[in-house]
Amino acid sequence: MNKYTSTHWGTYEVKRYGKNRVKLYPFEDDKDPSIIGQGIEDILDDESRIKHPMIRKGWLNAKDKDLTGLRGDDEFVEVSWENAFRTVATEIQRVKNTYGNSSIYAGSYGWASAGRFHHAQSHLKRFLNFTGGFTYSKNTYSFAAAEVLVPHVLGDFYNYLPETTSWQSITKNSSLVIAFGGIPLKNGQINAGGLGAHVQKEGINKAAMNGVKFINVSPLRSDLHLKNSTWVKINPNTDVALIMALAFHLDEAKLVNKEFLKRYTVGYQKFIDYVRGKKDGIAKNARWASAITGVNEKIIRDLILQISDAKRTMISVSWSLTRQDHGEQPFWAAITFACMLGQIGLPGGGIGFGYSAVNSMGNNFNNIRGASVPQGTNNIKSFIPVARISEMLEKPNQPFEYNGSTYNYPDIKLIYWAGGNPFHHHQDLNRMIKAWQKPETIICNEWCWNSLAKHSDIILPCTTALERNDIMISPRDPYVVYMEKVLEPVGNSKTDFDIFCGLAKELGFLEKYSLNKNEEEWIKWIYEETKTRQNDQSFFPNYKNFLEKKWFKIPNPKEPKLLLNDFIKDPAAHPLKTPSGKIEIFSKNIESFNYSDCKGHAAWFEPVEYIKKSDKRKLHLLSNQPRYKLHSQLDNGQISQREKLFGRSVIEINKEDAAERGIKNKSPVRVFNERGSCLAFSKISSNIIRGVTNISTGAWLDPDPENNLSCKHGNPNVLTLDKGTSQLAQGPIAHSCLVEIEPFYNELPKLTAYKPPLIINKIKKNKL
Ligand SMILES: Nc1nc2c(c(=O)[nH]1)N[C@H]1C(S)=C(S)[C@@H](COP(=O)(O)OP(=O)(O)OC[C@H]3O[C@@H](n4cnc5c(=O)[nH]c(N)nc54)[C@H](O)[C@@H]3O)O[C@H]1N2
Ligand SMILES: Nc1nc2c(c(=O)[nH]1)N[C@H]1C(S)=C(S)[C@@H](COP(=O)(O)OP(=O)(O)OC[C@H]3O[C@@H](n4cnc5c(=O)[nH]c(N)nc54)[C@H](O)[C@@H]3O)O[C@H]1N2
Ligand SMILES: [Mo]
Repeated sequence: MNKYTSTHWGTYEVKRYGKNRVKLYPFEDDKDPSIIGQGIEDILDDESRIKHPMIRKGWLNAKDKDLTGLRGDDEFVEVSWENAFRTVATEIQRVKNTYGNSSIYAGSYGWASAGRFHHAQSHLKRFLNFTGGFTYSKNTYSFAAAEVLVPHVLGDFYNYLPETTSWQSITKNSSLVIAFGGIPLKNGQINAGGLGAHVQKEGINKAAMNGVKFINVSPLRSDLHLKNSTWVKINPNTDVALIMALAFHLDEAKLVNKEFLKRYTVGYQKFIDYVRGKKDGIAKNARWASAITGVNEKIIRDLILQISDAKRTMISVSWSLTRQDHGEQPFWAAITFACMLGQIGLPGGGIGFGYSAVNSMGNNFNNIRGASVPQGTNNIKSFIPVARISEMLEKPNQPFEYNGSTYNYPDIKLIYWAGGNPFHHHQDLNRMIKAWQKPETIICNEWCWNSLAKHSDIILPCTTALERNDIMISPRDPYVVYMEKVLEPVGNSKTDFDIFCGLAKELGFLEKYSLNKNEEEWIKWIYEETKTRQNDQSFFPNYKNFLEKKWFKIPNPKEPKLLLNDFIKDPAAHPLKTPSGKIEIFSKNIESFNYSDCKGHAAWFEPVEYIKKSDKRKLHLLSNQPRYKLHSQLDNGQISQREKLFGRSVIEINKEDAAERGIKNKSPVRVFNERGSCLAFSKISSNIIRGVTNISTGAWLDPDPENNLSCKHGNPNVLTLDKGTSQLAQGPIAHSCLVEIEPFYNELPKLTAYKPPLIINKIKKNKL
């Protein structure tokens, strides 16, 4: 009988071989399956697996919790679950009673694994809410700047994503797609919460075959796979300047759709006055933009010609454009420019927020309103914008700005993380590692010895999705899949649900937490509850039939999705949730915040680090998403190694930049700046523009003090800058970073990233 598993990178059939070995096979409905899944096959019970609860030796020995020793460089003691549950429960009680619940940080950002029931963060939050609450985090690393900015402009952001105008509409109606940051197929392999069929390649290829022209505006050619597309080579972090110039010349040529602006928008005059340079005397024209963007003036003018010739233009802005200094501006500028073209909400036209950033962007599917484990209410109001974690730890009780208000950082004494890896996702890791020493206790649920585990005090080992039953129901995909357990929990690991049941029991609220339901009963509850939430329930078989069939698909809508179509058809009946009910090209609210780094309309701000601010030695480092894995997940597996050279991250360097630095192809280099340094292997190419370099993320942090390297494996976050996008959103700015590169002449240090720390006192020998 077939068993299925769903992951963020696709659904697979799974077979078990021997005790803890599996093989994954493509899902029958997926024409373009991802190879990422196979990365788990060989690591379920290798040495990187955490098989027992662990407590850090220095933490155990410290009587006074201020003397906890250096996290990340310590031995661990293997303990029983009984001991681990008791220790964690006692610790939560102690911190709560001594400092209050706001001193517990459980923002716990991260992707965890797919599967609606065993979603680690949901369980962590549900559990902590029963203890009285915790300090939480707002927004994502993916696109925080857009999550805060776009609701001011369009009334919403998050809920628009699954409504993105679909490839079907583009294929039929578009003439031109301008993609800022490209449309990288590698990213479309992923979908948060799981997916059934990959659609991006087919979507893009069909559109191209139907004659739609594609323009890839990016420092990297590989951001668009189409051979006959145009590549506009742009300096990173300068797209806003290019968009301003497009606006300038569209206005100058009197090609602006005034009807649209009048009917659907407010505040255009203030924006265009800025573009024309009415106040500052600077016309934001092609010449001005060329000096900033590095895009030839003629190419900018040619872009305008192409846009004005096109019957329908779709503008796609990659999520990466939000992960840069002033990352609010590219989205605001692009929306404004799309308004000037007047095609928002029309077939094949308008704006798309990152086609192929994930599989759902452009997919023509019916959304499933899925139920999930209720998280309860958090009585603690203290929060941080997600990427302010180091600053929070550094500056307890100090104020920060966020979206128009001033708040104070809490004083954190205990961190609990489940389902995310800050040593992957956060910027300036050396700064974070220092700040990370401050709390008295750090607890995590993890399944592998990554840097988060090594930097924790108490580790509760969890299972992978293959070691439990679950259900894939995602609001971003039309498939529903029963995810069947294929092997028993490896070692002494437990599901996150069982872990929190154990802790809840210790703290006396097990019944409230579990509602007396086991895994199977919860999955059934999620299924039935989801079914009741659908307008049309006829596609949902009864639960018994579902368990037999194991998966089904909600049929796709007959008509292509069209973002904001309702509003465009009838703005009075379907006003936007903005103060004016219209698109706010100028936002009085944002202007009233009086921020120096985010004004009342889209504007060009110089990024804190970018090519124009650098001397010749420095290069702009991008750190985009990896092709063969999701973030740091399965980095220890076989598939992720395809992207590496000699087991290290690859750094892509332009031919001439490499020659100037005496760097040969496929050779080790040291990449460094004032924040840190890492080792990587060079890939010399002409597919990356001069002055720019790229290390895809995901290599597990592997410090090497002997060679004076923050990471000998190639984790780019030892180099990136930890600063908020602006006072508005305080989003992360990984893509604004300057580095130097030089050949690495020392002997290649041995990789230790996947090695467990020293583990002492095996349970059997010593009954701890
Ligand atoms: N330089 C740079 N940095 C970036 C970015 C960038 O572009 N450049 N991108 C950013 C973005 S967009 C994002 S979204 C973040 C991603 O950052 P994260 O989401 O934190 O990265 P993941 O590696 O997916 O972390 C998931 C963790 O959950 C664990 N896990 C998996 N399944 C389970 C489970 O069932 N239970 C539990 N308890 N744990 C589980 C995995 O082992 C892993 O450690 O990174 C950000 N960081
Ligand atoms: N295979 C794989 N797919 C993934 C993920 C993964 O880890 N692996 N992560 C998923 C997640 S969590 C997210 S949020 C999405 C993110 O989706 P994106 O944000 O689209 O991902 P990136 O790969 O960081 O960026 C895409 C491209 O933008 C370009 N770029 C960077 N800065 C600039 C700029 O200033 N201007 C222009 N014009 N281009 C720029 C880079 O060349 C980069 O290759 O991807 C998702 N998909
Ligand atoms: Mo993300």
